[in-house]
Amino acid sequence: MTRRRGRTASHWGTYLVTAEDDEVVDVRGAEADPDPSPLGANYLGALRHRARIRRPAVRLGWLEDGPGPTRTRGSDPYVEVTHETALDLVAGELDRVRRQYGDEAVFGGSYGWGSAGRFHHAQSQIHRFLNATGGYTRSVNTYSHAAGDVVLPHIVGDREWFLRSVPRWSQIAEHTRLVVAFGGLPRRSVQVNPGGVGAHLNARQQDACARAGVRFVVVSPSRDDSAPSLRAEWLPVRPNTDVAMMLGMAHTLLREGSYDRYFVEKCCVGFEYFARYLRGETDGVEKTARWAAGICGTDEAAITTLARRLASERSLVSVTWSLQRQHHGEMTYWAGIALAAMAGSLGKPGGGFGSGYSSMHNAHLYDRFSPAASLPQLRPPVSAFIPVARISDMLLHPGRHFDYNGTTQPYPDIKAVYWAGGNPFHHHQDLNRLLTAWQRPETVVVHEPFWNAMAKHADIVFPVATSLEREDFAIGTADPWLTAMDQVAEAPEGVVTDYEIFAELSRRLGAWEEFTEGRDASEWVRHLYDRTVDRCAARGIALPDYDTFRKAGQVEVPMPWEHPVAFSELRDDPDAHPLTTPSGKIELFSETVAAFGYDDCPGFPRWMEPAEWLGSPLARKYPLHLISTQPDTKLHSQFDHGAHSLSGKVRGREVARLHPRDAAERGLADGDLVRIHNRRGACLAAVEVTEGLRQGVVQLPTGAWYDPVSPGGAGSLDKHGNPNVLTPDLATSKLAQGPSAHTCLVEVERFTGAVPPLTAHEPPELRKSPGSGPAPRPGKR
Ligand SMILES: Nc1nc2c(c(=O)[nH]1)N[C@H]1C(S)=C(S)[C@@H](COP(=O)(O)OP(=O)(O)OC[C@H]3O[C@@H](n4cnc5c(=O)[nH]c(N)nc54)[C@H](O)[C@@H]3O)O[C@H]1N2
Ligand SMILES: Nc1nc2c(c(=O)[nH]1)N[C@H]1C(S)=C(S)[C@@H](COP(=O)(O)OP(=O)(O)OC[C@H]3O[C@@H](n4cnc5c(=O)[nH]c(N)nc54)[C@H](O)[C@@H]3O)O[C@H]1N2
Ligand SMILES: [Mo]
Repeated sequence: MTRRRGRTASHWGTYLVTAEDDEVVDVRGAEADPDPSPLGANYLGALRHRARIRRPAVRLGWLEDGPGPTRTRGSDPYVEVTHETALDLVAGELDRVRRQYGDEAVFGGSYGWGSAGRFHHAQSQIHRFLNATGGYTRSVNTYSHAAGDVVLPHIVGDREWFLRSVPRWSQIAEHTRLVVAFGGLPRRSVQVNPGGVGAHLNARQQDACARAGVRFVVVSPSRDDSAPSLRAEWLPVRPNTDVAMMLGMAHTLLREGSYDRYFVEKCCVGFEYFARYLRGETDGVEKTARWAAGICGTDEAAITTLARRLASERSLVSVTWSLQRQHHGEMTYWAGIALAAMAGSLGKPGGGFGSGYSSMHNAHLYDRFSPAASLPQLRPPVSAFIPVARISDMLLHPGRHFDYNGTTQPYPDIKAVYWAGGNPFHHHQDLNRLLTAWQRPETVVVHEPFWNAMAKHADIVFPVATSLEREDFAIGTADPWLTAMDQVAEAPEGVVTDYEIFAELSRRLGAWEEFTEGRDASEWVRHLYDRTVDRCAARGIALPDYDTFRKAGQVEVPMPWEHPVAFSELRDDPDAHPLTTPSGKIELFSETVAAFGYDDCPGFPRWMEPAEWLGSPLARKYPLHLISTQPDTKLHSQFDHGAHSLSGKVRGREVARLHPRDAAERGLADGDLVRIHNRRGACLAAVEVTEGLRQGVVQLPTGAWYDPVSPGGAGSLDKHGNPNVLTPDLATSKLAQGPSAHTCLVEVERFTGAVPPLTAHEPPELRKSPGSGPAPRPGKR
């Protein structure tokens, strides 16, 4: 038996890992982490699980019929081939598609989180490779906060403002009396930070605020959207109605004259227009607290009281990222900023507006200084792009024009899709629509460690090493800990890294020099570390040399803790300190956005009914609003087959939470299997009955690997509990074209049929081709 111990870094923390015979048998938090996340336990038993991909594989239909649109992606068996064969097929196919249709016919948007590690970062790898060999159609913005990314420059002049410039927890503890958290502060999400977390401190900082006397109000459909230690008041709200509540509060301040007249008149533009809208002068509807209460299903007095509290003490309006992952998601940020401007704390320490306090571990813990060098992605030869959540539209409607932030352009005609480090069968909405769209490309190439739905819907699959099976170094976004990642296990025989695959493909496509710059993986890791040392030196920060760093395992990079107060200069002297908006001020009305003329995104924060909500006619047929939150037991779909993830499932399925009255009406009790359905799709889940949700709401986390009753598609049942068979593929608006996952009505009923066996974590049917031996280890020329 071989036994190895080493250090690893992941998006959910840094761990000391022991592997026996290349399988993880022990995981514990690293020395610097006082509060390690239990997500580390997902490594246990995961590397040599039967879901592991061990050989390159080609879909039988693709091998027999060649590239082309097909209905059998997702149901054909696979044929295992040698690396040489797979590399030749993929290089030949990329070359054919580019010659025949042009570089933009290759979609390399490849959205996804992949794994931690500066060099082996899958997105950087694939984009560098595709740029080196000709170019590709890319994607812009994120599933996390696309609506915010696009609308914020119009409001405050800075896309990153809500990440960079809003109050830090330390400032809140010192200065703030009241935090009103729309969407709450769910603790589960702060387990995670992109690129890594050296020490989990966010929960402690939240608790320190509570100890310092900060009061929290959670506006959410879920009471559990904050830790009990915060002793938050819960204001239950119907999903997707927060804008109405914000407007009702703004109206209260307007009517009572208790708003910050100086700030809205001198530091903002458009207040007068917004005020006329609140008074009902532009549409005949006065946005009173009573009006809001009718929409939100919340007590009118609670809305007026909260408005008064907001304006009478140092307050912070926090709007969780999920609130813009809904139809008209742009409006939640805009209304929140307008409310905060009126409440009087914008531009004062700890006060005003913020977002993401519990969406990511490091959001608002430290300042945003990212010292680490990245793998350069090279110059993109192709300019075509889509907003990331428009993938199905793009595949279904080549040539059709789409709107985006004041521009119009056609969807490119995609013939080849290349994905590494992401899982659209996890992240995209309306999976049955995606399945139809997925029939259109001629070839789909995927790199994956595991036989998840992503791999099972590819034509050519390359198995790749996990982050535990390669050497790298990591540092998270705005995190102070640089971590040397050890290789703690050998990848299964026949499995190599993304880099080795891309290097071999570049060789075949005549771009080996450009892609590799003559370095092997370990030389690249050292090179990127050395560049990191240079970048830190330029800031006056000394880092140890590479060998000393590797021996130490972790070093702490001193972070700038001093944080400026957002908008304090604007408040002091708006003319001397203009923002980068057209007016130089906060735009409560944006001439620019208004001039786009979008019917679904006006130029000011307005209540617009979402396509689906508890107040819409559709609620008669589908009376429950589905909230598909981030999973507590994993990051997205990663390691769904890991020990911690499996321990959270009931009867092998994901757990759907329901209010006791909703459960009783349907005769449901804890542990029952239900079918959750709407006109887009259906899935199975296990029931948990809880007082922690408001009536009319179902919560089903994302992350269960999509597992259709064969062969999938419209009308078929997902056996495992993936909410994205239910969610709509609907743009937030023409402005941002972001995803609207949280705008979704469903019905729930007891599942009475024969329970279909789970196959989510089983490999597909695999056939051997003669001579599919171990992979050649592609080395340096
Ligand atoms: N309904 C609903 N849907 C949502 C959301 C929601 O709130 N509700 N949230 C959305 C959000 S915010 C996000 S960010 C997305 C997340 O969506 P994704 O980022 O696509 O989800 P992951 O499961 O993290 O996908 C990463 C994939 O990369 C693979 N992988 C890991 N390491 C490597 C590597 O080194 N190389 C390669 N080649 N592969 C690797 C993993 O096995 C996994 O399949 O989901 C979105 N989808
Ligand atoms: N454990 C774990 N942590 C994660 C992730 C993960 O997969 N697992 N993913 C990470 C990623 S990529 C991201 S982007 C962040 C996302 O961070 P968030 O977007 O903050 O997380 P969500 O779980 O999508 O939503 C937060 C809460 O919003 C509430 N909510 C939903 N709809 C509404 C509404 O209409 N009104 C109100 N008032 N509340 C609503 C829900 O009750 C939910 O608990 O999380 C990160 N953290
Ligand atoms: Mo995200």
